[in-house]
Parts: sequence; structure tokens; C-alpha cells
Amino acid sequence: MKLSSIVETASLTLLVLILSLTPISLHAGNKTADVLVNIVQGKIEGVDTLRYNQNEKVAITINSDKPMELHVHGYDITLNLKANELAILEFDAVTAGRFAVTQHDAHGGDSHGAIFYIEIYPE
Ligand SMILES: [Cu+2]
Repeated sequence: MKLSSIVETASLTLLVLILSLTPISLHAGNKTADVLVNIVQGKIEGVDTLRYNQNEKVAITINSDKPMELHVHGYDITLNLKANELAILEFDAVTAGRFAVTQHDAHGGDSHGAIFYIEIYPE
């Protein structure tokens, strides 16, 4: 087996492992912690609150089994999710508080309660 295919197999195994253990904190090199969130039928799997310190970089990898528009309240960020395609929600946590991340319907309105929350603690 060539080294390149061993590496490919290893990264695929790692990805599958990550997806099965969501959400989880990851440490890739000296990069700050990254989090993977898995949404199944509009509901988050595992813990529903992600915590950060103010001025930290928020970087959340999100997978959903259904297409949807996510809305981070307070920061007013929207993210379009395609079914089973990883998307990254990234922003600087400049404002402290507890922010709901909701799903929007086709008209842009909140169609459900929060899927998860992002808490940002003041410095
Ligand atoms: Cu909203």
C-alpha cells in the first residue's frame, strides 16, 4: 500500500470518527478549537450550547441531513446548509451574550425554536 493511500484512508477514517462523535472539540496543530455540530431532522445531536470567550474566533463545522438556512441571532449571520454537506460558521466573538441559532423557513422567518445556542463570555 502506498503511503498516499494510507494517509487518505486514515483521513477518511478520522472524518467518519469525527462525524460519529459530534459535537466534539478538535485540536489541529496550533489552531484554536474547532467544533463539529451535527443536525438531524432539525435537531442538534449532543450538547445544545457552545461556549466561547469574548474576542475568540468562533469556528463551527456544521452538518445537517436536511437543507436549511441557519440564523445566528444577535450577530445576524445566516448560513445556507445543503443536505449532508459540511459548512463552516465562522465569526469573531466581539459581543458577549447568549445567542440563539435558529432555522429559517423559505420566507426568512424563524420557523422553529433555537437549534442550539452560542454563549460568549465577557473578558
Ligand atoms: Cu432568525
